[in-house]
Amino acid sequence: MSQISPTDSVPVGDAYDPHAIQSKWQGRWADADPFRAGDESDTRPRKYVLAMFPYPSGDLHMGHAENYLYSDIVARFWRHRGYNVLHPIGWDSFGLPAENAAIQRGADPVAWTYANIATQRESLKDYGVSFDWSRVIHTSDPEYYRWNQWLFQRLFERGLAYRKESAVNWCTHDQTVLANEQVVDGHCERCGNVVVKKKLTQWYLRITDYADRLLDDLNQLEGFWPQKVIQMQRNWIGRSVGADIHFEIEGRAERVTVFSTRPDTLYGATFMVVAPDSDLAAELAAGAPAEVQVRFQDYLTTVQQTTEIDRQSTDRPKTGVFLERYAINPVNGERLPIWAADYVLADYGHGAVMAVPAHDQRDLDFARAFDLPVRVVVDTTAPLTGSIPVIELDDEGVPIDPEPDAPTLADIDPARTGVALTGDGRMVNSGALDGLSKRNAIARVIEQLDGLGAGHASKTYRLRDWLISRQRYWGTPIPMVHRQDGEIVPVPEAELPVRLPQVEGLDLLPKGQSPLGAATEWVTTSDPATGEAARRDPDTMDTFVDSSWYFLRFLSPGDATQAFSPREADKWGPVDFYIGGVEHAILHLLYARFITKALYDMRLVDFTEPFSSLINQGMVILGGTKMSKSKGNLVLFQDELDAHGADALRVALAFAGPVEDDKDWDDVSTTGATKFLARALRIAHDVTSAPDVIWAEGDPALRRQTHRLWSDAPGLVEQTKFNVVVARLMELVNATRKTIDQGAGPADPAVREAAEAIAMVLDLFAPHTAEEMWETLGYDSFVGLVTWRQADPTLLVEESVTAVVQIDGKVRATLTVPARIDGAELERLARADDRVVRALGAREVVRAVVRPPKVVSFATK
Ligand code: ANZ
Repeated sequence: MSQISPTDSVPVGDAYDPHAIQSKWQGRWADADPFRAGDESDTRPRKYVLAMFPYPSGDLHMGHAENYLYSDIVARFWRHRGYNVLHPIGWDSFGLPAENAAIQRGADPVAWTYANIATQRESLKDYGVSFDWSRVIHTSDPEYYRWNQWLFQRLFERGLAYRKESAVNWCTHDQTVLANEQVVDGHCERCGNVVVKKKLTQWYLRITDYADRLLDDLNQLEGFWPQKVIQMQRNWIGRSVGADIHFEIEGRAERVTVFSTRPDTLYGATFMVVAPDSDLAAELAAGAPAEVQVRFQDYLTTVQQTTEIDRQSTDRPKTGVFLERYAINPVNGERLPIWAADYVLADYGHGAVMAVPAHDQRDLDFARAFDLPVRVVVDTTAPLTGSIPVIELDDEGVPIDPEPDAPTLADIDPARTGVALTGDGRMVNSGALDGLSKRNAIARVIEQLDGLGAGHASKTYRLRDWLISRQRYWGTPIPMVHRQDGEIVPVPEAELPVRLPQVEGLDLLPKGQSPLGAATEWVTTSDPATGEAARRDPDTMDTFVDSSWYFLRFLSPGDATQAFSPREADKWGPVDFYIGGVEHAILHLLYARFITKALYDMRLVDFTEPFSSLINQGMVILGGTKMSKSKGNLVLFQDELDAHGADALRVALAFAGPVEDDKDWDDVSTTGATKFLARALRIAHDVTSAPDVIWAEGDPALRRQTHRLWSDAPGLVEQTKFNVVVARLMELVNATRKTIDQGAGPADPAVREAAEAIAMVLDLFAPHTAEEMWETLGYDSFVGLVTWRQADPTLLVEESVTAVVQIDGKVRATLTVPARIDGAELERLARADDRVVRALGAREVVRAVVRPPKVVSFATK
């Protein structure tokens, strides 16, 4: 089926049948397996190109079409550059959608998952992606998830996997725990329902131990990862630098520590605030008068129903309860009343703050609401520079105020204005700190606290430990055994994998506890040491564990003795090009970076960052908005593939715009792409010279254009300017067609040279058509494996032409200029020419007509 319109100038007839070409070459690739990565004996340099693996929730969509197109362009490119390329594919096949389908439709999650994988696999094959199909992995295979369990136990041994009770995010709909990262604006990232806090004992991975390295190593990625992603990672880790300050509490043996980024303001602290939902608040309240306890309990109940987002919002009226307890300021001995208020979060810093209302807006709002004192300790009106102002005197010798309107401290008193003074200035009301700037005061007060044993410099992170327990079925069972004495021990390695039980007979409906806990036979086991009855851990792992190391499994996918081969990791790792959607800019990448560093510390890999470079593609949208099933504006990948064939779809997408931009399907022209491909193939058919023809005898202009492509294409691909490469191919196809029809004709050696170049570069975008061209041109190798040619430098020298310069219709000068000169440059050269300057004299040019490269015409007054 041809998409060529009858008006097309090239009479291709039936010559371009994308579907026939597609199945022919897919058959040959399946037989010859040309894209399998080279083994041990392969001496070429290596490149590891990886696209984020798909989740098998249905058929592939246009986002996948883009993702796998780009990774394929990069993989094919490096093969053409003479590299041994690893370009694997697998499926991220555990997760909730399979389980929800099971609940809603009674589908078996196993059958559902693997049927979807089969469909997606067919689509990817149809799309002509040059994957190494010998390395496919599925994370839901016991052969894969046993290594998740191995990884978990290695982390457990090192104290990096642990259990703790804490208030966790609980999705009221999915009835499962969510990581902080999976909560978006107080709602479940997946189902959109409200997330509440619930106290549970759960498994965590100690990613916070790696916070500094995760942050600092981002510097290495600068220039290789999108700046936006690096920034998102930085913000997510959120390092704050300041001090921990210990306060004595009246009637309590232990001190309370607060974290502050502004220890310089310590003399301005007028009260202390603790998070109502912290253990500390409960304990302080318990020691308070009975009516305070009642008020506190009521308040706590309300707070527990408030989302974290609301608690942090600045425009909400402040609420809180005075606990009738007091803290002592370590530097001046002042008694500070202690309040419980929900703007202080239990799980940030130490869950308590020293409140400095004059210099912190939240504290000021609170102080004004509850009539607490406000004391300024930083005079933000005081100049920070040391320069001495010049004082001018008026006629009577009275100094003129240089800035009569400059505010004084009284003008900006926060207690009155309601605006906290957050800027820099000079310390006041602060004992020995008086007169210092903020930076010096911070250093000085930390010294002072150190001396008193009342504090020290410290850092806090926004990053929390990674909560990995899920109370769901379709995931990796946590390989731990709960003994009767409460101790929790690893399942012996020889007994791994702990396999999921058959879903049959299990009630998967979310009930707030894992359905595996109800699988009596499965959950009952014995203590590996004593043989006494014990229970398996009923939870499964967050699927981000699966994808945190999968790129290593691709290196030795069939290895039954280890998770991955450290030797192969040494050879191939880290991934050279990682390609995927920006929706994974934080979590997946952060977890993969963390696990890589942990594996590095175990000496199993010799690199500390998993992905050396990262490409985020834009989205494919429709009519300016995101495609979605519910809006009914879906363009289906398989439909497009069926209608236009893989090559036209690929070319149209690659041509639609820069990689990182969103592409509106309305602007994507598969028809244009089909015409272009037909024209390209037609050229191969028209060539009449033999492969051994002497190119040097060809038309120099066409040859120059071909060699400009050879010169520019590698750099353009490396900068991911794929759309520009397609445009250059289109130009070369047109120029070649012109030489065939209007120039020296199809026998011109330059036509063959151009046609071969087109086939070799077109392979990135339209591999089936490129192979067909290559075969038509008389070769029996796969074009996908051919090394690209080098540009001949002598052909890159710019061709020059003669341009004429006219003034008021008379030719005044001729110039020798490059044939590809642009209008502005041509006009500049013309105006600078001596003869032109002389001829113009004092006359003024009122109009310049510039037709590069040959004519400049000036009209004068
Ligand atoms: C006193 C102070 C004075 C503060 C001042 C700020 C300005 P970032 O930068 O986000 O790390 N804080 C500490 N723990 C908190 C918690 N659990 N919940 C809410 N707020 C908390 O913020 C650090 C600052 O946030 C800390 O510095 C503390 O207030 C507050 F003029 O201490 B500051």
